[in-house]
Amino acid sequence: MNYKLFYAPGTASMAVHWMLIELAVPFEAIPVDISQGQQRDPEYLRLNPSGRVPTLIVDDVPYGETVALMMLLAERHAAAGLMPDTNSPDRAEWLQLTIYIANTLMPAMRDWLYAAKDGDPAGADAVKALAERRISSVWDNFETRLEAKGDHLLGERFGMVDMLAVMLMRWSRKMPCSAIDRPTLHQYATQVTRRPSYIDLCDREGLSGWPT
Ligand SMILES: N[C@@H](CCC(=O)N[C@@H](CS)C(=O)NCC(=O)O)C(=O)O
Repeated sequence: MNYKLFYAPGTASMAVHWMLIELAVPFEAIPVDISQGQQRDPEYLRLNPSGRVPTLIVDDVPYGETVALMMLLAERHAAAGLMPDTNSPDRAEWLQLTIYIANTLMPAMRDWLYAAKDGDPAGADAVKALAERRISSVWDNFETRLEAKGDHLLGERFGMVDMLAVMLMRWSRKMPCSAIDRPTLHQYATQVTRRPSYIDLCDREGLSGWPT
């Protein structure tokens, strides 16, 4: 299996990068400087027509969309147990939570972070206020889950959804609805980010200072 990840530190590519490290599979990582607009270079647009990171080249074919890439990797490396097996009783809940994060939290994050750029700058505050409400409702959901289930969002076992959730929680660090202002989520982030794969990811992407 041959993987090449186009990434920008701390962005949506972070969870895919983390997953490749966690899986301990060989891959090549190629930085895309989104502050300089490299994601709109014609060469990059041929790989990812929406001009976004991440792009993952899988056996010479480029694919986008963070959550789809994580699901694909979890499936291709099923022995690592980063998602419940097809026949597991936990499978439906995993699918529900994954799609909930992809459909609810990720668009709200994009709206908050890119309100003025993607939309009308004059309406940005209203967009951000709505996004904050949506993001907070997901933190409520995560809190309820962790209080009921223990260490991880789906129970005892660490998996793909935890990598996705922790990346998105990190994005909220400068928002009024910062996830780790909530003690249950702070404890969860602290414990999950102790994993050697996360520490390695931070070294490779030059990230520090969260969740502490
Ligand atoms: N739905 C896409 C969204 C990816 C996305 O929004 N990436 C951002 C970084 S977090 C990006 O590439 N921004 C550059 C831009 O929009 O120009 C995914 O999940 O992969």
